[in-house]
Amino acid sequence: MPKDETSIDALWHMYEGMLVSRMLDEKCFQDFAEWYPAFGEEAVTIGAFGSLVDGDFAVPHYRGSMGVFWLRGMSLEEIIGGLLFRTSSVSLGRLSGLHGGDFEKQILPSVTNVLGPNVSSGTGLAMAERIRGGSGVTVIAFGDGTAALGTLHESVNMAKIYKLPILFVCQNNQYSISSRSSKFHSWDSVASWAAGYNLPSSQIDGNDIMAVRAAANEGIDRARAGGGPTLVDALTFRMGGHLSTDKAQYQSDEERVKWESKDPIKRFEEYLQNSRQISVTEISQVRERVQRNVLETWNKVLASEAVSLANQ
Ligand SMILES: Cc1ncc(C[n+]2csc(CCOP(=O)(O)OP(=O)(O)O)c2C)c(N)n1
Ligand SMILES: [Mg+2]
Repeated sequence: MPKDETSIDALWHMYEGMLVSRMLDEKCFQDFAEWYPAFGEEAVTIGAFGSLVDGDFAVPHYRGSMGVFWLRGMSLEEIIGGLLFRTSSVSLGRLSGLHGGDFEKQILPSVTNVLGPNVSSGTGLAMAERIRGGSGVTVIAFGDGTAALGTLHESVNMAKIYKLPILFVCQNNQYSISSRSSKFHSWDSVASWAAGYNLPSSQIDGNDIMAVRAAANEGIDRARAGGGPTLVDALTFRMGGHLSTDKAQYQSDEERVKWESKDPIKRFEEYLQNSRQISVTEISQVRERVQRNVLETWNKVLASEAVSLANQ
């Protein structure tokens, strides 16, 4: 990903990343009995991890992790191979898409369904990099529900004490399954908790990829310069249920309509047209190319032989 997020190449890359994430989610949502989509949260995942370079570490939240895999250079074939338990997946089919990752590309997989360990493991990873004398920065994403766990507090405190090069990103979709964040948290933003640990922290518009990218760049630059950790609370919305079988009847029509109008992909398309004079035709061409690529790769991987775990 080009470093300067305002360059035209970076804009197309961000757009493609959000489309890949959305279209893979749509396919999984349609084909799988159970799937946990990141509809509406693509600006957070693609924006927060978009400035990492080779040698850095990505610790994605489970929701939307496939967009991060793509950003870090995993091919669609590898990502879909992971989803469909094919040999093209890095784990040879042992881990499903939600638990995917790639150690060579320095992506920490979710090795467990339990929420929390990825935050502390990511913090430990940054500590290991420090001890090793490396210069990699780690970006760790977690949900607003996960923020309720003690592991976040321990990790943020330790990161501050040791000045670890970490950007913590709360993928704040305002829900933990059917519970509203505002009902079970004492804060308005997790940024206020982080401020208590003396971390530079802020809440940002998580549906504006340019805002997410700018905030992420600031934190990553600080970490790279030896300034220690930063926390960003990226406020977004889970457009739909917790998983494909959840109709999200606990969300009000009002909030659904409000947030659908803030769909990060639509917003970015408007930005491309209005502020960067990119034509609707160019945008549609990219959309069609990505859609074709996702579907063709999906069918190709589906036709390939599934892994027999008995032989592994
Ligand atoms: C320690 C732990 N508690 C509860 C669960 C059950 N659980 C799975 S997903 C989920 C929602 C988590 O909310 P959040 O962190 O906001 O992530 P989101 O699903 O909204 O992306 C919960 C409670 C779990 N997996 N691990
Ligand atoms: Mg949540």
